[in-house]
Amino acid sequence: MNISTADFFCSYSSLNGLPSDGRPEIVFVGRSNVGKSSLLNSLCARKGLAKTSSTPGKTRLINYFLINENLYFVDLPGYGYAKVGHGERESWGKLLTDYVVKRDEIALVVLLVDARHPGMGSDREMVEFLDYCGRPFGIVLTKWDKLKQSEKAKARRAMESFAPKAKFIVNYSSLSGAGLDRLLERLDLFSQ
Ligand SMILES: Nc1nc2c(ncn2[C@@H]2O[C@H](COP(=O)(O)OP(=O)(O)OP(=O)(O)O)[C@@H](O)[C@H]2O)c(=O)[nH]1
Ligand SMILES: [Mg+2]
Repeated sequence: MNISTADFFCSYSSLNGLPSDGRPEIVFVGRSNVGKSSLLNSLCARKGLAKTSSTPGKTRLINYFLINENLYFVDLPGYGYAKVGHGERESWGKLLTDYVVKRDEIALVVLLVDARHPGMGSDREMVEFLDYCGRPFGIVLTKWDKLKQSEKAKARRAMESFAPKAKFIVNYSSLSGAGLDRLLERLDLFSQ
């Protein structure tokens, strides 16, 4: 897949009013601070497209980006961020699960997992949830540049065992660009 145009489309705080034009959606989910917004920016080669932050919890809305005029990339709020209040955390969780369960336009869910910590409880729950909803999903191991050589094969194996039904697992670094071409190739298969 070649991304020639990528533009911010709109943000939503609820499922009401999401686009009704029938374009397919590729959705990016993962723990807060795992690197979702950075990944979107590196995929689209646009630095400030999605707002990134070293403070977890930056993305608080469902953000739509229009790609090549014919599909959406969707950046969802991260889960597992401890410092927001319980009530707020519950409402985010509900927004995320409702969206993934109900939204027919979803062509693929991309689950981002920190390569340094594959198999965390909340990520395993998300894999189970995606299996349960029957949504096709792929996995991106983020921050691959932070792994020592000796840790890489181990991280891969761990992820393969937690998510045997994943359509793909791509090692990725928004910093170095590792995995970018491979991920674009994979996304292409789901973007028609
Ligand atoms: N070394 C390294 N750092 C990264 C990478 N991707 C993201 N980061 C850093 O991780 C932090 C969080 O990145 P974001 O892209 O804002 O994470 P997010 O998942 O969108 O976070 P929320 O919106 O809070 O859910 C930032 O400080 C990024 O610079 C990567 O591939 N390598
Ligand atoms: Mg974000």
